[in-house]
Amino acid sequence: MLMTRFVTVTALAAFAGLSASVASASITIPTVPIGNPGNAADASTGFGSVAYTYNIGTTEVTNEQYTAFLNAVAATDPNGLYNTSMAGPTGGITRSGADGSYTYATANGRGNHPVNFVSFQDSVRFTNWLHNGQPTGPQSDSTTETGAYAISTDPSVPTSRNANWQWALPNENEWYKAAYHQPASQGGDTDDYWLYPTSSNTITTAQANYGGVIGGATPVGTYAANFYGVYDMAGNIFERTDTLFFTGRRIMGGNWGTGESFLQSIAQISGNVGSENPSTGFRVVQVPAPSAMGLVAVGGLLAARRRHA
Ligand SMILES: [Ca+2]
Ligand SMILES: [Ca+2]
Ligand SMILES: [Ca+2]
Repeated sequence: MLMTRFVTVTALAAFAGLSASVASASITIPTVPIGNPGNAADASTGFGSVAYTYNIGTTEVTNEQYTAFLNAVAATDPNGLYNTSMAGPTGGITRSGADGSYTYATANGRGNHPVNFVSFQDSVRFTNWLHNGQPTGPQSDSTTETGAYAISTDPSVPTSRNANWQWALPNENEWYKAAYHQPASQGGDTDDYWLYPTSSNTITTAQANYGGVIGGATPVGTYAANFYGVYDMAGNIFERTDTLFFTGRRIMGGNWGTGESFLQSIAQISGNVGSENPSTGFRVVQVPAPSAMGLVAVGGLLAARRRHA
């Protein structure tokens, strides 16, 4: 079944007083490994099969993490990585100074909330910056414009992931697997996939931020993690993927204001590439550490040699 929904959600959040801090220029993105490589797709949707092990961000990317990115590459901001709505009541980042020497700080007590008001291209540039080792300097090929993705300035040319990516936006299958997969042999549903990203076939607002109960995003990790140890794949904010879907990119998991059907594995939603709104953000994926990849490669080599022996 194909369900397509285009969503615009706005909500007001309480103004929780002002607090600000300048984030460090070097950040750590906590990730967890998504194993079980070569798993079968969900028979009910056709999604979720991933041939390789990968890491996924434990949480949505936060305002604190995005602030470090801005301080590294947006002293001038020709690509609009900052949106002035980030300083509003549902955002969490302020900008100070003049063009050429802009600085950024977390605000509104929302450093640990998911970053919002970010487009697909903003999200891709953030992953390029991680891929390139978090360099400091103007937005250029060595910082934001190449890396995991070659940024296309022609809207008719899709921005797609390079084969040598180190950090990236999840594609729909990477996101789907981390959210819904749990082998029956490891305590999962009989068909290896749950209906909700909470490792369950039913859900309540005690398990995730959705349905308008709270009326805005919560700090990341407020609710329990799922089977793979990932937080907030159910609700809080919609999360971008790099998978082309209609004229946009697929977005996943619903947000604080959507009903539970938006959180389900059968929901398929396209997000406008250029939309910068309060209820859409992203998380990242990372290739496994070189040591782990080396072990995999060595194992494969040994297996190949045994087959030829
Ligand atoms: Ca932007
Ligand atoms: Ca199932
Ligand atoms: Ca989410």
